[in-house]
Amino acid sequence: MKSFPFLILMIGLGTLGLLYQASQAQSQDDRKPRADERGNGPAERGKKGGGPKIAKPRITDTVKANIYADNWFKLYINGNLVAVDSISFIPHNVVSVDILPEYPMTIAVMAKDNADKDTGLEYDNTNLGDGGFVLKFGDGTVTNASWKAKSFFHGPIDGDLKNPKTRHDPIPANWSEPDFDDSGWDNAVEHSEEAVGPKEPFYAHDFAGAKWIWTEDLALDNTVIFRTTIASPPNGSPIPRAWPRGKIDESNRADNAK
Ligand SMILES: [Ca+2]
Ligand SMILES: [Ca+2]
Repeated sequence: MKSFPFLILMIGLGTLGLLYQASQAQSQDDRKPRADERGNGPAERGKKGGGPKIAKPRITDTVKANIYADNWFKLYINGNLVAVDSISFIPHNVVSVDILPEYPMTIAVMAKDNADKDTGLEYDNTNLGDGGFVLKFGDGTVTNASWKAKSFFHGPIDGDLKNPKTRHDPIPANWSEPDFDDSGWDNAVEHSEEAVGPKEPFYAHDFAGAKWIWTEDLALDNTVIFRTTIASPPNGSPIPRAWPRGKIDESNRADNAK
């Protein structure tokens, strides 16, 4: 019976080996292959089981962008048009889209209060409207006074509603590009929720931690450009890998000074 402990040991090792193999098989089953790993991505079509492995982003690699402007905005990331408010005036709405973040991430926004270009007023020149902008991304990016802001349309000058005049400054053609020099711009000014008075869609979306921004003058500055550059995910997530990025429409990068 001398060999009995040895036999037990061998059976034990054998069982461990089987358990290990089973767990490996299980983890393989649990791991759903990405499209690019199944060998059926565009780069691999026609090359049975071979070809380069191209890592492609999945929807889980995106973050949600929630954006609310009084009254309208368009938003660029690293020079590419990413979101446009689908309602130019009212009702006030939240634009909520999936974005594929890339760092450093320069966010450039043109926001407009509804204002007649000649009077700065709205509702047939009877009313002085005010602006406001707020944004939150799923990576923790939020609007606050660290953003840069500059007004390009002011009026009515001195708030004169009886004899309304306006001032328009030329918008630089490359305002949405990462290398645009905004170092001479003032910082955005944070405004209270009470001052902006957001409507119900704002409360139905996640804007926790984000501040309402504009220039100092919520009422008289009507077209405002905001810019910031996010070096890495503010929520501490690791910087994602460099994904392949197409350029579907180069016109998104041009002629945007309107
Ligand atoms: Ca206004
Ligand atoms: Ca407004």
